[in-house]
Amino acid sequence: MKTQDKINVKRRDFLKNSSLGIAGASLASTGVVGSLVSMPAQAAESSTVVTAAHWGPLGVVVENGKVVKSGPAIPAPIENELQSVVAEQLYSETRVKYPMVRKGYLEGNKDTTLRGHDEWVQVSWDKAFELVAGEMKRVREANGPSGIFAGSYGWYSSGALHACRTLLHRYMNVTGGFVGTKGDYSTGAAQVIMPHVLGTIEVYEQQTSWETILETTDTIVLWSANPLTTMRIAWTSTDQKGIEYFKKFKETGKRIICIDPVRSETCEYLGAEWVPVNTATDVPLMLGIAHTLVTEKKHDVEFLKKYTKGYEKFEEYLLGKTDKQPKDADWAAKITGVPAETIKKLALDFSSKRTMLMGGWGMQRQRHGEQSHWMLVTLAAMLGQIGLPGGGFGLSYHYSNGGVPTTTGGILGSISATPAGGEAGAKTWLDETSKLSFPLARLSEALLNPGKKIQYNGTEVTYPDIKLIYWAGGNPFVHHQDTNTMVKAWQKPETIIVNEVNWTPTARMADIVLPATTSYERNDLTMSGDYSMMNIFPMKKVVEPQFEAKSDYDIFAELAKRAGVEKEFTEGKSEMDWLKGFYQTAFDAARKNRVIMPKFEKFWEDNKPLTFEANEKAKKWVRYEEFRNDPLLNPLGTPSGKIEIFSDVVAKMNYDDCKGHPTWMEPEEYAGKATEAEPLALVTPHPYYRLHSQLAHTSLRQKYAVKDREPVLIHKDDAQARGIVNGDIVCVFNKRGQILAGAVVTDGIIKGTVAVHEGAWYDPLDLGTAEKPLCKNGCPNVLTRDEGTSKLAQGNSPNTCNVQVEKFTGEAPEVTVFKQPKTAKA
Ligand SMILES: Nc1nc2c(c(=O)[nH]1)N[C@H]1C(S)=C(S)[C@@H](COP(=O)(O)OP(=O)(O)OC[C@H]3O[C@@H](n4cnc5c(=O)[nH]c(N)nc54)[C@H](O)[C@@H]3O)O[C@H]1N2
Ligand SMILES: Nc1nc2c(c(=O)[nH]1)N[C@H]1C(S)=C(S)[C@@H](COP(=O)(O)OP(=O)(O)OC[C@H]3O[C@@H](n4cnc5c(=O)[nH]c(N)nc54)[C@H](O)[C@@H]3O)O[C@H]1N2
Ligand SMILES: [Mo]
Repeated sequence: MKTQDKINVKRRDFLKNSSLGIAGASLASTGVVGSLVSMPAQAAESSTVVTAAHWGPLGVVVENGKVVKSGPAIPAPIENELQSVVAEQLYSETRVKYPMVRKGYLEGNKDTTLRGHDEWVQVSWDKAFELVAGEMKRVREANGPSGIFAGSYGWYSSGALHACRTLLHRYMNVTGGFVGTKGDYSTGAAQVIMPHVLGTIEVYEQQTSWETILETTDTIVLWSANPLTTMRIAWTSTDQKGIEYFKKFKETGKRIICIDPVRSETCEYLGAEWVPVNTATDVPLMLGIAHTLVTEKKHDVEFLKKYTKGYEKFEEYLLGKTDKQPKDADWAAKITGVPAETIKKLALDFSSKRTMLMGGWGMQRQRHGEQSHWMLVTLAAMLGQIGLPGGGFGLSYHYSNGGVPTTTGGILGSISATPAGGEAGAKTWLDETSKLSFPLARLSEALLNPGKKIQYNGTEVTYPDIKLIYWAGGNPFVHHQDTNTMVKAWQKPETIIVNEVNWTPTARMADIVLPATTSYERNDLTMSGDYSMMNIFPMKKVVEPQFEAKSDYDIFAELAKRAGVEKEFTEGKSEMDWLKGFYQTAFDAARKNRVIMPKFEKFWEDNKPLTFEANEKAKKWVRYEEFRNDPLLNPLGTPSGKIEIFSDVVAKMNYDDCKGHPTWMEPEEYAGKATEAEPLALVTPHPYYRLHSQLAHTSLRQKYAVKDREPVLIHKDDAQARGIVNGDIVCVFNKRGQILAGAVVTDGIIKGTVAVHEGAWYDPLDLGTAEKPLCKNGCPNVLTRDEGTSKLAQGNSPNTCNVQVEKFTGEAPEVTVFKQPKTAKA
């Protein structure tokens, strides 16, 4: 940001008067917290501590050393219940209390099929460290870095210091390297295709400012986006502003359209128009709109000529000159379930109004997912509004408050995976580490096929031979596709170590589990608003570590010590030394921007968020404006410097599943390929009351669970045809697996698709005996396909999936995954 504006940091006094702006009424009603609140107030020594999580800035009330309630430290525009369950997280029945080792593993039994149904033995921390340090040394000596997988993808808690995945990598790096991963589950396809099309990854970048949207946009199209749900959290911590802007836009009375198989929370809340579409058919829908634009001569020929490359080739395909199939509205209607009239009208409406196509990511988490956003950008280019205020497309309005103006201030430093200064030879293993990494969604395939070569974005990747897995801060047994294949893949390594807060499905599948603290049991700092950089939140230790939990930092520092490299890991610093250093980085940067921050000691003592402001320029910022004003002076980072509707680079890769321009390729499973055995499409959106699998074990579960199972949304006609009524326990199954779920019968989902939210904990009934164990709780990944999006991105593709649903008759087995696992005596 520019330095000329002199803005003083505004340290709002949120905390005065009431208890931190915590909405008292809503707090009192939240289950366990509610009962704790009724403790005699006069007897309690009470204080309020400010901390933060992905779900925002938190005020946590502590009485007599115990958390009694929590809520927003800065009032949220709409209630965010995720903020209310700090106490439940701390004192949960599901916490890992002590270092635990699987019985068979401890006894030297090499049978790895016991994972997930063996008993657990409590050990001392000393014994646990000895086991882990010894095993790391053994595997390293025998196999080198290629034997150790520490990709460890996941949404561990916020914080500049206690970022457990980074700490794991730091420990791995100081001890000699590891196998890592490429990409992520969020935007696996989009982040690889977008650089070919626009020269940047696009999905994690700042969007045209909301202030501009409010002023200039006529129509917002939420295309596979559900911001009311997905902006309850952010990667750092939510600044809570994005939803406020959506609310303001709604209040102007302008148009909002949701294109989604589900009538989402956002659609309901904003009272938006819903265009139900078959899952995984957005490319035909966009093609149908594009075709209408051409036949009605509504496409912007000037824009296409000046700012894009390869449109002609695409148009030949669009009009059916290459394959004798014009992609007209009638053609699209049959595939998408959207009436041809609606498709034509959307084309006319988009082209006659200032339209912002806000693309979410569910539509690229599927086979050929690269095509969805490539085609969205192509459609936006045909509309010719890219770079105009309030028009074009944006791929991050639904995530981490994209479009909230970037403030002028300072950004915190953070712990790094590579220690300062490095050491002799460091470069060699860092190179090695990056050479060994593979696209993360190929995990099961990699474990099952060491040495196999696959294509990835024009390169060849060889799977390493993994002997040991170390995971900290992720939940692969919930997040990864096709759980039954994963169970087998997970049996390949000799040792699996997991640092966890809770007995998650992943912890249950490990050999050694080390109990980690929550972020409420340690000191840290975080920014908020991944694009706005609006606040610095203190994350103060709220209570002492529960049971025998240790921070990941302390765990890895001790392991580094046992490997003789403690100094490299800790750099001789304490927790507070690190935090002061990270704060100083922000302080120095802010000063350059002429923003004055208080000294660290004062900030820490104040126990308040620190807030920066955006200048007028940031508020008026328009993405791609510079490119539009002068494409020669400000070219894109693509080979042509233009938007590549046809990419020679991609075409030359010669992939049958990702061609030179956006193309409709029928996926293996979707409504158009419904069979008698698997007649319904499955979509797996992100959950409103959780962050993936996080908080599933709290009382928030009671707000959505149906007969103590994950809900499945099913259209009333599909339910009726199966004799299913609201509240029934049903079995959802296909060739890959089976789950129990609770039926929510609704007209808020397109007929022919059912929805189960990702993040439901895997809870197998008969692991170890059944070929395809029944998941009692309803984890949808038991059903999903484990296949790359294409040879280009190799992203995950869960939303390409067909299933059948049946009413479950008989005695439904109890869900047990939220309880402590079976233990044995040492
Ligand atoms: N079917 C389907 N599957 C999907 C998706 C989908 O749309 N459909 N979405 C995918 C996407 S986009 C994502 S990002 C992934 C998410 O997958 P994950 O990121 O793996 O999911 P989380 O539940 O957030 O897991 C974080 C884990 O970290 C633990 N944790 C929190 N703090 C700490 C800490 O300080 N230390 C340690 N050691 N552990 C900690 C939590 O207890 C939790 O178990 O799921 C993917 N899976
Ligand atoms: N509360 C909460 N917020 C979160 C998360 C969470 O777990 N909980 N996860 C965070 C993370 S890591 C990520 S990556 C983002 C995820 O952000 P997204 O990937 O955008 O979220 P999804 O819920 O997968 O998809 C958004 C919408 O797309 C719809 N959809 C799915 N498939 C299709 C399709 O084929 N066509 C169309 N038109 N629509 C489709 C879904 O029904 C849903 O309403 O959210 C983040 N925010
Ligand atoms: Mo994600």
